Amino acid sequence: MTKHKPLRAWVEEWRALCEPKAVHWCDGSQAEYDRLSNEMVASGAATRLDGARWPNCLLFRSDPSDVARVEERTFICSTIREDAGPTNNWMEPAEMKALMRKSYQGCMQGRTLYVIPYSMGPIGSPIANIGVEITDSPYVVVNMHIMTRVGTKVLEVLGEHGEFVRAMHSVGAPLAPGQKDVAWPCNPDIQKKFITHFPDTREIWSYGSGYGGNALLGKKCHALRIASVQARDEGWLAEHMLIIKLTNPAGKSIYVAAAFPSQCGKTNFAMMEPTLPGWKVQTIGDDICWMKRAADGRWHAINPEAGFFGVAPGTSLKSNPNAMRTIQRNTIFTNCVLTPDNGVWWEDLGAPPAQGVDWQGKEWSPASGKKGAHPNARFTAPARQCPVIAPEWEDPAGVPISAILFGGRRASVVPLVTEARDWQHGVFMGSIMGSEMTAAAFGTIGVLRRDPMAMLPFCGYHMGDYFAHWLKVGRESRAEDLPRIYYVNWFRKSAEGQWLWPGFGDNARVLKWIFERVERGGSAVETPIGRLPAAGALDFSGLDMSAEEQAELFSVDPAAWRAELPGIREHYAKLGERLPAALREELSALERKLQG
Ligand code: OXD
Ligand code: MN
Repeated sequence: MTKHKPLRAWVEEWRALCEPKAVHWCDGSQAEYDRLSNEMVASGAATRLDGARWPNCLLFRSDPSDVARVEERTFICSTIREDAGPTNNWMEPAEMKALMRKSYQGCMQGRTLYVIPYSMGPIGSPIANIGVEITDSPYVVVNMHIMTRVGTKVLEVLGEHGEFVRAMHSVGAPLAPGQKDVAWPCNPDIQKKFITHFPDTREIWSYGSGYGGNALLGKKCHALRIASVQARDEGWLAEHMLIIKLTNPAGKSIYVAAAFPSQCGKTNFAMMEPTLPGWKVQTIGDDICWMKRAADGRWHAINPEAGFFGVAPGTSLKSNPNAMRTIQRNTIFTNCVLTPDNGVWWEDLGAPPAQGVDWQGKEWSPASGKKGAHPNARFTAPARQCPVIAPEWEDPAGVPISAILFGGRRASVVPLVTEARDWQHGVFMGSIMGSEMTAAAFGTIGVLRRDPMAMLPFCGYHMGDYFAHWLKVGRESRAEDLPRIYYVNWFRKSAEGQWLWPGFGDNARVLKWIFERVERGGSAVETPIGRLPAAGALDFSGLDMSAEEQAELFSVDPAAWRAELPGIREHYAKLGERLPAALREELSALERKLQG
């Protein structure tokens, strides 16, 4: 236990309200992980996979009502309504607390209340931040063991007076005396689920869901929504970005961060195997990046997480061999197919088993034509198991970032890569980022969803203020200390509807040009939208691509760009008065250049 009196009082307050049958303070040990895993296997909540091929791996199946983050039930309850901005749900904090307290009353009856002290980032790093999650889900505990640094060491750093983010979670499924538990307890009523943030007091209250970002509160809730507010207040950046180390054939390395919207291949990019001989990509993180200005003036980043919570369907030896190697052991699978030999399978992994058990626990065969794994099925795996993890991935000082990439899925208009003229222009690029939707579940296929800096569902305050914060970061740094900013689009199609760019390991060709630009080599040409690689500057060697196709990848059609402007204006109008004037000026400048 801890000598931290406010922490003990906080736990006691929740214990009294939630009425669990027991309280367990997590120590983060392997013994604790093993004991909880065994208990969940014994109760039927988890299946242990074949120990020879999948050592120490578990499979869980969620309730069909509880399969993904619920953005419509996610709230930013800032004290002042306007501070949440037009892109977030809001309720007055006291009102929300009163409402949620009613749900929390007795909600842990028959269950254990676990206290999880965790560190986002290497324990004790000046960039790291501590949180404590209360939960009644042992599934959450074992996932937090992998995704964060948990336990006694964190309490030692916290000491008697340390600050921490208060993260409260319940699946919202109390057990009456003698009532048998279900495999995946949750509150199936969507109206009862709440994923609530109180940014001014650094609190998270989550109720009703046991899945992913709704329940593993260190990830999206703490490391993005709360941390983005901390970062605004303290002058740093908390971003939805992967981080890689890029090394050229001469052995020189730079570090690059990249923001792509959810489900745009961040994990694949973070573990890429470059097709260019001699080039190397190593992983620092695949989802979240915290960046602070270091004593040398440069922006140093850490990955606040310790694991990968990746989407399983689509992951294969072809799309991401390094992820496949990472998840062979000590991994938690959720909503995948169980194969007859006690392994896991999902769509696009390779040849399907003749039969299996689908994510809903039903007998399944590929002949049924139905998907066996849920499209948002996940793996939770320790980052240290990744064969291409960079040796410095846990360096408490972080790594200096030389370039930031923004990007989305655009079948037309947007070229393969564009370099921002300066920081302000780069912030403009990030602010208008958009992606065409791929899954009908998220909206109409092909419709452009603006997702500025991939932070739309994750920014804990007003988007206009968020852009202002980015601009302030730029004003307060020397230009040479700031990362350069790029906009990439791997998804452009030809007039005939064919992908123009092979993607995956060939994306290293774009990284090579960026490396050369950062090193003051690599030539570029000015266009109305920014700088593009000059003729011959991008390495196409060994690619079977005609000169016309290459030109098409880089074409900037002023008419097509002019047609983008009303959509951008509409997007800006939605953000209202708090949109920084500098971004409106960037938009006007773009308009002028497109006419010129
Ligand atoms: C994620 C997401 O799971 O962005 O990382 O949704
Ligand atoms: Mn993400």
